[in-house]
Amino acid sequence: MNADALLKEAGDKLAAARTPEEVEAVKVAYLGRKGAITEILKGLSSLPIDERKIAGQQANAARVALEADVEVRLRDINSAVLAGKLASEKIDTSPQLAFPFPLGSRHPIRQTMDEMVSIFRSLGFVVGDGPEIETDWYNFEALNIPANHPARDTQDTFYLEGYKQLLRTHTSPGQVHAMETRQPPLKIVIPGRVYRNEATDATHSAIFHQIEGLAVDTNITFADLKGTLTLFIHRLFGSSVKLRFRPSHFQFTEPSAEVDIQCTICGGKGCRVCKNSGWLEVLGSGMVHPNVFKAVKYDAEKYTGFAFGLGVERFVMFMYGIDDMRLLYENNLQFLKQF
Ligand code: 2NM
Repeated sequence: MNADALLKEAGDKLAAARTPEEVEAVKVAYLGRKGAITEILKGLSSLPIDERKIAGQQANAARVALEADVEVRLRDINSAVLAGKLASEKIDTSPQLAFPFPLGSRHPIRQTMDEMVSIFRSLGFVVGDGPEIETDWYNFEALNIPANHPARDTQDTFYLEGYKQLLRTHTSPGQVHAMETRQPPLKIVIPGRVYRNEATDATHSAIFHQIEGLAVDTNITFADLKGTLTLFIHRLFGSSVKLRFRPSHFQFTEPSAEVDIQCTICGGKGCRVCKNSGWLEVLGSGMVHPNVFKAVKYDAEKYTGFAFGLGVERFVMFMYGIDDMRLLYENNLQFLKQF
């Protein structure tokens, strides 16, 4: 084969080469030490002089052309490899997930707690908190609940390992902490999560929310309790709602009273929610028991106080006419978007 034919053959092989290694192999086969074009150049001296000149020019031209073709092919292959890499490693930074951005909102339990707290703040109460893991002393003993009291039954309380600690069953231990660290006059509300070891149903949950309040000073009377709680209920449910104070019992207060409001569902006529009584029980209250003051080293001769506690979920249910507490925990967006 002459040099032109070899050049054409090498050109076809270059076009078929897909990697730099394949290009190199073509180059070696034609231009290497024993390459086909190299062999022609080496054999020129054996040719007659007139043929040698033409064959020499042809072979040299083929060598130069093939060297150039090899370079071009290598550059094409390398840029194709690079383009493939760029395409496969491309990162899409367009903001596809960011919009549309659904707007969140406060849960009805939190909305109601915030509203309640702001009413008490407007009356001069400060807001406090306390740990959810408590000791027997803060949750029971300091609140005049002795060791054999039914409220301490393991049915109601989640005890932690070793029985040295428990999950608070009310937020009152927070008020014990407050009284230990502050002196009267003291007006404080403590909102928070509490725990009871009981089965879940339409009106009960093992984890729920409370707000408890406490006012201590010289000359605090039951009239202060009635006035404060009446104002609170009127702000929350409207000033036309009727309420009544009914004698009750709590270990940490004496005397004690529960507060009922006219049923928000039937207006007092009697319905399923108020069990035909026309009234809804909404909170517990009373004058702080002297034993509680003794436990926190307040002078029970000098100071009096009132305290109250309420379950936030019950209020939410009455305010919005919700008949199953579990709806408040399921995070069903169709339900939550109504608030
Ligand atoms: C209630 C009812 C009555 C109460 C008492 C105290 C404290 F710490 F001052 F003794 N905190 N909360 C209390 C009183 C709570 O919940 C139904």
